[in-house]
Amino acid sequence: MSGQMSVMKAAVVLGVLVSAVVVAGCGTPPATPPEAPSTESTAGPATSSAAESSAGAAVGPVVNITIAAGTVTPTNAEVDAGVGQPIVLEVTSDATDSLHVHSIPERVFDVQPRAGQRFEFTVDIPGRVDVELHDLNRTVVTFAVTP
Ligand SMILES: [Cu+2]
Repeated sequence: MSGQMSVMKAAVVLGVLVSAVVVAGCGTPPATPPEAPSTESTAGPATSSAAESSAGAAVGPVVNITIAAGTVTPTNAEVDAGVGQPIVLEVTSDATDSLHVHSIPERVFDVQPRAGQRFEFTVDIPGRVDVELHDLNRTVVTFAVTP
């Protein structure tokens, strides 16, 4: 009797877990599956050779973003970046918002209503990475990240 009850309970808990996992970002499915363990096994730490060949290229792009009176500048910008390069978003805003970086794993930065906010991140997987402003629902910039 009690054994049957606990089985049912477990099924209910499992159902809750499954539905909780299906929390997507903004309706845009990631270009690549979230789990891709095969990529890591091929190349070990390749950072040393990359740093040797291009010491100056370690500096990534800096994008200035302004949010004022409900308008963000720029929108739909295209910027090239390299894998592992530090990418900097410098934000001046008059409102709170959240910047959603559609990298894998994704990142979310909280924007405050003030000048000179600096958000830095790196992208480890090549591809196109959208940066969205969620409250204003705009794509600010897309980074074309190359190996
Ligand atoms: Cu998003």
